[in-house]
Amino acid sequence: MTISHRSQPCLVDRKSADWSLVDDVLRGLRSSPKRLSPTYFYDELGSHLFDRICELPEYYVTRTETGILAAHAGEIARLVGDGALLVELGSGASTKTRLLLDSLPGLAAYVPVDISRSHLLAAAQRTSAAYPHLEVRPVCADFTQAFALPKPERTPARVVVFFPGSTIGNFDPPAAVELMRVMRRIAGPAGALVIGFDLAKDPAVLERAYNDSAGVTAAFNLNVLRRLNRELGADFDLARFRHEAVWAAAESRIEMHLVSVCRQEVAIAGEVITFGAGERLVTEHCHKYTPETFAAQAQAAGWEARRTWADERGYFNVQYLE
Ligand code: AVJ
Repeated sequence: MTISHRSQPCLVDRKSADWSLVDDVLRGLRSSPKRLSPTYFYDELGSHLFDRICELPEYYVTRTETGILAAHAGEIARLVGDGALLVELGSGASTKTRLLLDSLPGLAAYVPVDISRSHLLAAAQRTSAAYPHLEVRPVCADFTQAFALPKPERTPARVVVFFPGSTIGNFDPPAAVELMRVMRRIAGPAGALVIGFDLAKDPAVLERAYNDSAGVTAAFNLNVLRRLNRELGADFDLARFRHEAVWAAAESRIEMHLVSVCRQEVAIAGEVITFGAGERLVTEHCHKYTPETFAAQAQAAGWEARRTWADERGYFNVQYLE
């Protein structure tokens, strides 16, 4: 007998109590170079802008990964098996997940995890409406901190972590290894990981993907300052910062910066932060891997790749690990 879950999905909040936005932001703005965590992009407007980025002609990432998932959903579903608990980290709009859900009718439950609460709830409601027999249990959490999984009505056969979109690329190598260890703890000994990661390629293609002609990525980048103005009472003048995304070959990553166009002082939470003319605030690192560099990172965290899928151009990889 199948249980129907037509009622609204019930969201649980699992934000760690000892974490503070103001402390973390000030720590980043006092350091050299100045930096902000890319997590802060995803307020409501930021999450919406990111959804628009995914549709930009220059941003091949989402389209390429979607193509890989669509082509191999059946095989991925066989590897995941029946009755699994599917935990998606940084689920956002959960659009790509549908490719898997369509092939996984026997899931115990789907647990989307995201930092952006209203965006998460709206996406969970849409998923629940589209899959009425699926138990959807959204968790609002920063997935870089350990959090407890909700207990679904059916005891899951195993836990499979789904981490698409090359979100792993936002983490510098030591933090990425640590996060992949956290995923091992979430998945447990019988668990698995399905992860998407972006590959190093022609720098011109990479730089175009992060400097789109419509300026959506620039708006996404600058929006983090608007958020600090709203939530921390800062007085950033968005017209005095410029979006820049550059390929750093030595680190094999795209670096997103906000460049101060003049010398200026910004007040934030009772502190004054001085920016020099041309000074960069680092807002994001997007690491691009080779199959070898990714395998080394996964192995350091105790994961073994069982299967790898790629697109025809060799732009992106999706991997199944145990
Ligand atoms: C969500 C981290 C995968 O690195 O491509 C897109 C974020 N930033 N354009 C990426 C992003 C600017 C994205 N990830």
